[in-house]
Amino acid sequence: MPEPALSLESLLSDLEARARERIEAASTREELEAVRIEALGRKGTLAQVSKQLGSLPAEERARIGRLLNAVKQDLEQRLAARLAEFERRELEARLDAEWLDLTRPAPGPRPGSLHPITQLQYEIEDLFTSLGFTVLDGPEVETEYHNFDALNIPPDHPARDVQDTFWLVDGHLLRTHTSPVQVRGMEKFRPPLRMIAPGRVFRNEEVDASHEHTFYQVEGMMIDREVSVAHLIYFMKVLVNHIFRRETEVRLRPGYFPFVEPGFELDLACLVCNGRGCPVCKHTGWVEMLGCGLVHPNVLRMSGIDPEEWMGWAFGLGLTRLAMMRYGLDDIRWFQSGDLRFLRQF
Ligand code: 2U9
Repeated sequence: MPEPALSLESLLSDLEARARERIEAASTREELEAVRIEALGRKGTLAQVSKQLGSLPAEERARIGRLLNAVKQDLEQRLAARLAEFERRELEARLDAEWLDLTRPAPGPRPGSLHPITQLQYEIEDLFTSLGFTVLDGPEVETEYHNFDALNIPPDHPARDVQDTFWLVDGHLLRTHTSPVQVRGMEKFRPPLRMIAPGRVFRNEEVDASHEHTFYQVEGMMIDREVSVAHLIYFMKVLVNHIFRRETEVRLRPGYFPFVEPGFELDLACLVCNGRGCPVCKHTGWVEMLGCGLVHPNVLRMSGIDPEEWMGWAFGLGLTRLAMMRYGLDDIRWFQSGDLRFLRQF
């Protein structure tokens, strides 16, 4: 009679020993779950043993029943402990992988910045407004009259050619300089006048490292009863010193522009070699910086200003070229590239 109980008892202890071993050996949650199902599941080995309890005498049934419960409890505890261990390890691995150094300084906001040409334009605007000049704006699509005729540029001048100017089908054009803004200023306001005209201009150029079809200029003029080349030179020196933030040597050469007489080209002692000669100044010691002169009487007259009563000086400079000089750039195309690697440097 005690036979089945004994064999059940040894079956139980075998079962327990094997399950313990497999619990210890399990290396994943899935393996652990497989052990649980096999030992404690509804069709598991313990369930099969408990089915056989009914055939035992009452006393044995109670004893083996207690034993069975103890084995069950023991295995449940071991499974739970092992599962907790897996969970702890998984958590540790996750914490390791997702570790954040909260003491690191935050990257902070990344504010945008003004385009280098805009920065230069604003600096020049600030200087001239501090000297009593007005900043004027005007249309980019212009009439032939305001862009050429009113500036004493003859009808057969090469600048009017389709190779140099973008003509629109209706006879308008894209302004080739900001001079027409000043023509409009002269038409609108009475002298004395001090104004500058910064802005975007267009020329029908083949684009390469030093030519763009779109670039930026600042022009300026002062009209009063008596102005002279000495005034002009004074203002140009103030301008150049302001832009390069130091006392800079300049020289004037005669230059021809239909809208001024006399006209000059203003050179700057090369900032790279201080005038000694280098590749930037092509070994001359000087770099061309801007054009200027006294406003041609025809130009004054055409805009309704009497040249017998008034006179003026004017200048024009290429902002784009100036920005290239300031930042030592050898390719004009960077400015309109939209390339953030370039823009973030300013
Ligand atoms: C009016 C009368 C006179 C503006 C002037 C220049 C000389 C000049 C060039 C510089 C480099 C254009 O950007 S550039 O290619 N400009 O040399 N500009 S005098 O004279 C004026 C302007 C408007 C009504």
